[in-house]
Amino acid sequence: MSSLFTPFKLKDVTLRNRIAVPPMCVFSATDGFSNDFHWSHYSTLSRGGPGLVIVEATAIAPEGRITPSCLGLWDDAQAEGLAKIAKGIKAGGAVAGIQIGHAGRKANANLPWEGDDHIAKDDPRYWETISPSPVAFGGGLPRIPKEMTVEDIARVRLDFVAAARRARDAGFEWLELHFAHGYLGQSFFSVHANQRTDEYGGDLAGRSRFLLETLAAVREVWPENLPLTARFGVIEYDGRDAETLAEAIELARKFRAGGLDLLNVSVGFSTPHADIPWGPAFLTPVAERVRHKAGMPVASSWNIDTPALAEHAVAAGQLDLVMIGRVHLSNPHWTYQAAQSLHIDKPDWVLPAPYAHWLERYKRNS
Ligand code: FNR
Ligand code: 536
Repeated sequence: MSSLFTPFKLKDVTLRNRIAVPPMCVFSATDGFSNDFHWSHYSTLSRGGPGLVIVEATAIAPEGRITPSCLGLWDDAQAEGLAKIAKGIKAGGAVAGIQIGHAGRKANANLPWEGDDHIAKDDPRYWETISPSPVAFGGGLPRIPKEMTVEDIARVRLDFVAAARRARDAGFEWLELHFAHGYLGQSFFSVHANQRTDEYGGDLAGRSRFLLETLAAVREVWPENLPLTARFGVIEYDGRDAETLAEAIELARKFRAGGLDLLNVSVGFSTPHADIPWGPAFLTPVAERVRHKAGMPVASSWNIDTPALAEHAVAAGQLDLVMIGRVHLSNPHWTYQAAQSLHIDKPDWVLPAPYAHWLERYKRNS
């Protein structure tokens, strides 16, 4: 019996198994618009067997893009292409999810394969970045962002709501708010980025305010029967992890009380001065702790790249959902092959007949 290959129900949505493809930017959009590559990419990932495919970080405002090639959802016209992508994902049997976010002080960067650093001020692709405080991330992202006013904060919250509404109307059934990886949401929470002295900074309540207000506003428009989730960095590996994790668990409890259905546990990436213990499934015990202490379903990822690791994480009650990222890029059929290697003869998730029929015959060699 496999735990990994049992369905997962959250609200009115049932995933065919516990494997999800996490959001992964392909940095291939133009002015925030998707194209045939995105459709082909996401449809293919779905056909490979995961229960859920989450479309990459999609910006709620133009200045919230990580790079000029990120997807956007600040304009109704951008929803058309995304609606086709949602249909492509559904046709392959996975539930269609999307992550919406704002990159904050990490925005306006060059593509990863073109340097990953901030775009120069004299470049026509330059735009001003914003953050809770005028403090640079550092490293390859040295630009000092503009400090957000309270009006800026209110506008960004409304942009999140408008993007969530467009995602809903485009047919997505799973929404993830990007509150991780040193982008805007994470920056409000992190003492590395937030030095405000008003009600959006200071103590934990102040540093949580933007996140909780955004969640509450999105919850108003996102259907009650569909999962509303967030990705959040609960640890930085910066030498003050006990404090960060304790605060993150307290915030996770407030997320749950505010209507969040699942937390996608990740790393904060709020400072370049972190010592991350890269290794197989290194974050999974941290996610397990959040699951038990916050009392809510969790997903997580990072170096869970064998069927055995994924199976163990679910069977041992560490994760409700396992996010398998990069190996799905090199092998979109990773999930299907994981089922084979775990000897799932009659998986609860069903292969489409055009595949299942021939695979059965191939097995019998007839
Ligand atoms: C990512 N990741 C990521 N995370 C996120 O929350 N939103 C995103 O849009 C992206 N984009 C992205 C692009 C690329 C090229 C990579 C490699 C990663 C992180 C991703 O979801 C995942 O957590 C990591 O890749 C770790 O999982 P794996 O790859 O070890 O399974
Ligand atoms: C993973 N990445 C996450 C991204 C886009 C780029 C790569 C995202 O969340 N949109 C990553 C983040 C930080 C450090 C290493 C890797």
